[in-house]
Amino acid sequence: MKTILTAGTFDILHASHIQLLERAKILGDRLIVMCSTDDFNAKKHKEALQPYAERKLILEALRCVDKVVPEASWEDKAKYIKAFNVSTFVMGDNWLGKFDALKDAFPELEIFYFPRGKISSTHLRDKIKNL
Ligand code: C2G
Repeated sequence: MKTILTAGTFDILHASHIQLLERAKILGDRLIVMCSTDDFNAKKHKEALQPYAERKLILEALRCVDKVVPEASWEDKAKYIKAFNVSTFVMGDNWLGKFDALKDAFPELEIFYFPRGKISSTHLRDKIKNL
């Protein structure tokens, strides 16, 4: 069983999120998504429109997502990689290189940074504001 892990806020879930998640799932058998908690978002200086429980529910409804777990700290990635025997970690390339240090603790871990899609939650929020 090959397990893939990814992480993010996934606020106002949109097509670029879905593309990332579907591409991640194809790499293995099981996709686990770490969804940032509201407290962790505050630490990232990010405020989601949808609270954690709603973002989690939406992610869980996706065909390509097998499990959603809370991302409550930067250290959680290592915790879940170990707990779920993760073989591959995937992020969009706005995070390029930022998680390469995980390979120090997990030399076998593959890391992919996929090209970021065109859509952004911030842009969607602005469009709604201006309706
Ligand atoms: N993403 C993407 N294309 C977009 C928007 C987002 O590929 N147009 C990707 C991001 O690169 C990330 C994932 O979708 O891999 C989730 O993005 P965000 O919800 O913006 O996540 P973020 O708040 O950056 O949290 O520890 C990592 C963080 O929790 C990432």
